[in-house]
Amino acid sequence: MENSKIAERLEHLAALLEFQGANPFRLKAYRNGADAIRASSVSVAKALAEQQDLTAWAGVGTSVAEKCRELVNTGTLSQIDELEEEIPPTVLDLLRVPNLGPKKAAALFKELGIKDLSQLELACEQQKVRTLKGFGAKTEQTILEGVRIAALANQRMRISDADKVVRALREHLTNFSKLERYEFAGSYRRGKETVGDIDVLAVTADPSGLMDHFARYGALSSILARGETKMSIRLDTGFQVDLRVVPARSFGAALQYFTGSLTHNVELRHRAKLRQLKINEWGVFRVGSPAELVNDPQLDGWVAGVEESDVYSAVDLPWIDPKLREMRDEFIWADAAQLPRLVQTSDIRGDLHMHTTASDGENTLEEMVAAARQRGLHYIAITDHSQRVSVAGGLTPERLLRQWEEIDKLNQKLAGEFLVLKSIECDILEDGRMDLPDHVLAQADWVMASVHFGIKQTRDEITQRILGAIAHPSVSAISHPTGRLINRRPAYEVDIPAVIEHAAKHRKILELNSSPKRLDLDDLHVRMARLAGVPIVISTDAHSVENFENLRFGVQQAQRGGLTAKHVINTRSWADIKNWLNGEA
Ligand code: DGT
Ligand code: CA
Ligand code: CA
Ligand code: ZN
Repeated sequence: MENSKIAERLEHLAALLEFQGANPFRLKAYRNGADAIRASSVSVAKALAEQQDLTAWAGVGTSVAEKCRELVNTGTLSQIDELEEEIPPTVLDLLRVPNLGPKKAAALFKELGIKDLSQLELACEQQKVRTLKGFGAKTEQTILEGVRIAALANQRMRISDADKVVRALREHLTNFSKLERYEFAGSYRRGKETVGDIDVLAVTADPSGLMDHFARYGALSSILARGETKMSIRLDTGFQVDLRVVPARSFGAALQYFTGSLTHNVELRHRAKLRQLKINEWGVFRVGSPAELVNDPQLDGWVAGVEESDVYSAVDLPWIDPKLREMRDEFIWADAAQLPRLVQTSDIRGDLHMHTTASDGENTLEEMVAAARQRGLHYIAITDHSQRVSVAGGLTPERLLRQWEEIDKLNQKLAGEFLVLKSIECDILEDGRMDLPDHVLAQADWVMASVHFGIKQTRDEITQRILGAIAHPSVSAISHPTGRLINRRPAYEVDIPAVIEHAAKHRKILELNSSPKRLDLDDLHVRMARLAGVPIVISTDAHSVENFENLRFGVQQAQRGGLTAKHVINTRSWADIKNWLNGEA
């Protein structure tokens, strides 16, 4: 391990400890140590290998030396792992605000419960920040400006955030009376897990009137550019929206063009060329025609462009769902007339991952059941956390068995009209054991196994832990198999192809977690599971009744992986799932 990496870890530890209000001398020790190690021309790893005493170095005390040894030996610091379980990862985002040090950030987190940038912005606007000791009205103003800068620097928005913007913009745009047609395109329409900017196309007889209207959008922060037919704005969240006004005859062609992806469009244009056609954002044109020369859909030689499906049929293709337009399987399927009927939210019959107030959920068992029934589901599994996740109120065997008694009673009352499964989200411990005794797990209807701790272990260690869980007779599925948190934390080191292969061998299921923060497995891994014949369970991991709404993000991701209802296990009845797990179907 490089000195710079060791120094960075020590500083990170100090930042986390500062949030916790640790003794300032301890923090200083780690920071001084980090400085000394970064400045040293001698490699810490090498010094340790040669049995040198690090405490002989200026600025390095016994605690720093100890941490260095742990880092060099294990590649991680267990203390960081533990702290990261208590401090929401979004809190560290506060540190991205210019001039907001860990101390002030910690005060905001502890005194006002501020967990992320948007909450910080709100607190500033509500003038709550100035009430804190050491903060004044001026500091509050500086922080507010800083929050916006930090938000701007935030690369890509999550699909759920893009979705909120799109919903609000739809409402605003439709208030313009002369709007004839409009649609959102780009990566948003392809259902990508993150979106760089939002693209919207419109048809109107009054482009400049529409742009004036667009400029009056409430959440607008600035106009980046405005031309005859194109306008780009920045929202106060930092997101960019591109509006293009197109002729009615070009709407379908423009929608196709601006939906992308780029590589999908390259293939489409190639196919057009073979047919002496040209496809661009204005339409499909016969090469060499008057229309083609000036891209004018009104002239002779214009072939298609009003509807997107017309563009595809001009090159003898069926319309292809935007979720598939990533140049993976779509043209192969289209050529064979075998485009799949992608799984739909309405195909989902049950949700097999959710939390209640028994662990870190916001709603009770009864409330979750009522909300699931209202959504038309037929069964749910209550998968609260197991005991290892103590910060989330994880269940001991005793508490779990008591919850199961409650579920038995509830099922009796439900009299077959709805089914609640006795389940658990059981941690896979650092040493690979399950967090609950086998005889308890054996009584569950459904067991999801998760890695939450020891996520800095090596690829081999983490993969072995997960493979072990897959082989465990009581485990039904692995939840959020890579542990990534979008825009926050990369996947832990895990060999997903090996996990998929093992799941196929042991007849186990892999989760596609629908939380827009996770969307784990991602679309490529979902596709890989499909090709290996491993079923996917699309679940919400709901921590509240509202979270059931997230199902559509998971379904969208499944669509991007090319899944049909057949590939998704929870499109089946619970009896059929059980049979499958038992090897009977
Ligand atoms: P994003 O915004 O980064 O999440 O990804 P997209 O796919 O929305 O990309 P964006 O907003 O740059 O452009 C939207 C679509 O427009 C893109 O998927 C393909 C098309 N497009 C954009 N720029 C070009 C270009 O320079 N050439 C071609 N052929 N197509 C383009
Ligand atoms: Ca875009
Ligand atoms: Ca764009
Ligand atoms: Zn969960």
